[in-house]
Amino acid sequence: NQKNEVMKIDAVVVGAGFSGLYMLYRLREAGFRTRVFEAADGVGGVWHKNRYPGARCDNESIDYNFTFSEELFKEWNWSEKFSKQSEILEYLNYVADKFDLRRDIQLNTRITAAHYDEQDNRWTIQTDEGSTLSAKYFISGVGCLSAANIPKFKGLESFEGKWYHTGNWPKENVSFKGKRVGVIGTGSTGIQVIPAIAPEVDHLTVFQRTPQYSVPSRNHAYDPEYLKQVKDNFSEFKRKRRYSFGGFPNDVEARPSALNDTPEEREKLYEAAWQKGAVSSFFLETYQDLTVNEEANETLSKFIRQKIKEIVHDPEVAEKLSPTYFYGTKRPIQDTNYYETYNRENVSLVDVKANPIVEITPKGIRTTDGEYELDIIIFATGYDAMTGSLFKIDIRGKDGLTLKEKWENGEQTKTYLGIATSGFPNMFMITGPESPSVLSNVPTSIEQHVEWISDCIEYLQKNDIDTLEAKAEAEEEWSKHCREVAEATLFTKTESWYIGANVPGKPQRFLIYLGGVGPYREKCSDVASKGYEGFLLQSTLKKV
Ligand code: NA7
Repeated sequence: NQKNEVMKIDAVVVGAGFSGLYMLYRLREAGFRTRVFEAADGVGGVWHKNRYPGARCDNESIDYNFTFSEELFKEWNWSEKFSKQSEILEYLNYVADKFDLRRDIQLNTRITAAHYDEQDNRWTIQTDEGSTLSAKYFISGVGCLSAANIPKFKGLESFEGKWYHTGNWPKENVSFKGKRVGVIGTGSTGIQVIPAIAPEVDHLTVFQRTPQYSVPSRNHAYDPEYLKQVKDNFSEFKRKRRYSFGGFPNDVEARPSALNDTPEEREKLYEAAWQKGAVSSFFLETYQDLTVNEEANETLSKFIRQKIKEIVHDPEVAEKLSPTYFYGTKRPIQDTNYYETYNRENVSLVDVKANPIVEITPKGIRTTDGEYELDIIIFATGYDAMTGSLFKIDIRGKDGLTLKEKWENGEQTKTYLGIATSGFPNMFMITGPESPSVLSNVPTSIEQHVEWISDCIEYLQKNDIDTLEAKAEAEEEWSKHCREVAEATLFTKTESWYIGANVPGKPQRFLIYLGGVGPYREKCSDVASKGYEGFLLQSTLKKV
């Protein structure tokens, strides 16, 4: 029976998104027997599953891709400034084919457990289809936003219509024609799906808990001349992207402080950014102190609130749509006709902070102010971010301690560089907690982690080192540094998924490194060049 045989390999990687694909490529190139497991029926990670109408990336396409292969970068042509989900998925499938990755990827298979065995210094890995693997290295490429958050509303199972979570959208076409649709959630996803389906539905009811600031994306087809220019300057583009603050190649042109300019000068700058469109225009081309100074932040927050009032015809609806938190401290959003959608006759807005959802009934959603009859409910309610996807796997390190126990009881989440955590030898995380991850251009951060991890594994092999484990004191220090950087900003002052506030009962802690992609890369390289400083390296175990 094949299933009872334990397959012995060098590395197991979880997930076949950007992270898993590149990790497999690098480790295979270095000669390590590697296998990737993916629960979905295709490669692409979040881009495979987020098929909801309107799904689009809000980082510029030419930035949101791989740079490890100049040939790949040059032969792929992005059609628009902000790519549709389907185009990114097509790209990732192209990558899988181009580098012949599929033969080492097992689809439709979820890794259920990964246990470190101290006796033989290997990870024993179980899958949901009953196979067991033994690997020297266990690498997570699960992503920061892949465990869907479906709030535990009473009565969901009794709902007679259909319901979907945007992060697990079905492959088959969902027809909204003639349907009464409810959308719960107005984050990045809700703000994309709402204008996309409004023209098709009979009636759309948006259940909003927290209003959000959103700016127009002003997406457009790419000018082939512009793409050629970027490709002709590939090396410089790649260097800039890797050493920039946010993982984007753009030079920061923002002025130092919003408070140094007159209200008229500020207005002019904000208006120019609004007309140009995209979140990046505000962050890169206005002021540098928007996320660190309350007063500076308020100047932009006020500007966007005023825009909402100008766009939305009904003043009461405009008021409900107007946020009060510090701009940018929840994930900044860009849209196509989001606020405009509320001027449609067939769209209504329900404030569920004022009138919370009490239950899902067979016919729809009941809030404290009444029942809304619906045929379809869309949960655009986000994710159990940063740690949720890791906790879905029963990961156990030394002494059988689970990652969840380590991170949720007492001490809370601590990592060294967001790559490793003490007590879990030879385990690596790509874009793990306390790395720049989701507050950076994620593919840039993924490439840096993957390269660091594969270089590290090669180093261990070359130097006959059996185990690498983050030292508790190095982790303590990194975690403290990470918190201090975050606390100097306004990010920690807002309830957001960045701090875990969206999932009831989740310990709240800011788990993203805000010191910048370039400085972070230098720190990681420095650690490596000092013989993996802060890690305990051991060669004492019996060689296999
Ligand atoms: P987000 O940004 O976490 O948004 C989720 C939305 O759902 C947000 O408006 C939440 O309100 C709302 N929500 C969550 N739980 C509830 C309950 N129980 N009742 C009512 N409303 C609720 O998720 P997205 O999928 O939009 O985006 C996630 C990231 O994916 C995005 O930032 C990109 O990086 C890609 P809240 O604001 O918490 O009050």
